[in-house]
Amino acid sequence: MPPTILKIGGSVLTEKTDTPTPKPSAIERCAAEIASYHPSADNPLILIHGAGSFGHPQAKKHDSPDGFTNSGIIEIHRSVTLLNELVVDALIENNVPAAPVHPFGCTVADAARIIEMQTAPIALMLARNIVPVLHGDVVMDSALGASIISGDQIVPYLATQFGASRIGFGTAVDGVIADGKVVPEITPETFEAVRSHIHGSEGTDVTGGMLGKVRELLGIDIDSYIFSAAKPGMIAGFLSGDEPGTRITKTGNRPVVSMPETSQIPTDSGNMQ
Ligand code: IP8
Repeated sequence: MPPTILKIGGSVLTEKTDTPTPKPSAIERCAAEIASYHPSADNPLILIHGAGSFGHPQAKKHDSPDGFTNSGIIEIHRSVTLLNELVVDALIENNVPAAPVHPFGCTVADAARIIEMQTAPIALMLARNIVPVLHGDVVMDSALGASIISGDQIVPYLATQFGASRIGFGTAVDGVIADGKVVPEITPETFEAVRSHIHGSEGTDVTGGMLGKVRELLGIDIDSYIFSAAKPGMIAGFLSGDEPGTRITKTGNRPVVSMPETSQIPTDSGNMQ
């Protein structure tokens, strides 16, 4: 049975502050919604979460032209594992057999792209009804020493490795917003027309925001949905088959929204995830 892959953005689970600040009620609600799906070997789920204030401010602080120092690498990694523990704890309290999988220990990057991730343990977890919970992380990098790998990059990597059935990106906004409206669908053909209309965000985001997500998802041939996980019920709805927010797909069939020729707020950034 191919797994569903769900990423929950860091901006849903944490406050956009410069120090690590969780949103305990949001973490609990997301865990309860995932529990309602009853993930199992027949209903496999891989969960990935963003770093929010447990990773982005720390990565920014340690960023330098010479790369990350060892103490920087360790501080970034340990910070994001604290959020991972909160997420895994909440899932376990909701009777979801969840287990942490830290990319730092099983991934090699080259120039900030994943070239290798050990996925055999994840496959064996899924077969045993365990929900692996990964996250954006700092990983060792053969070109750069170490680099930041967003959960947004881990999602398509694992989706391809496992032949995922569907992908959900639960963010703090209702989907890809262009000029104040949710774009129902983005295909490789329509991306250029909408990209300059995708607005920026608040908070520190070192990994590319909304545009980064769309770019990652356009690279694979699996339908993906970017939707609000800040609204109660949306995660449960997606997991039970709803098609919320913006669909990113190779073959479009949703109504097309026409875009004006020029952007009002051109930006390459999106929401802190
Ligand atoms: O929040 C970023 O992951 P993301 C990871 O999924 C770090 O983009 C450590 C900043």
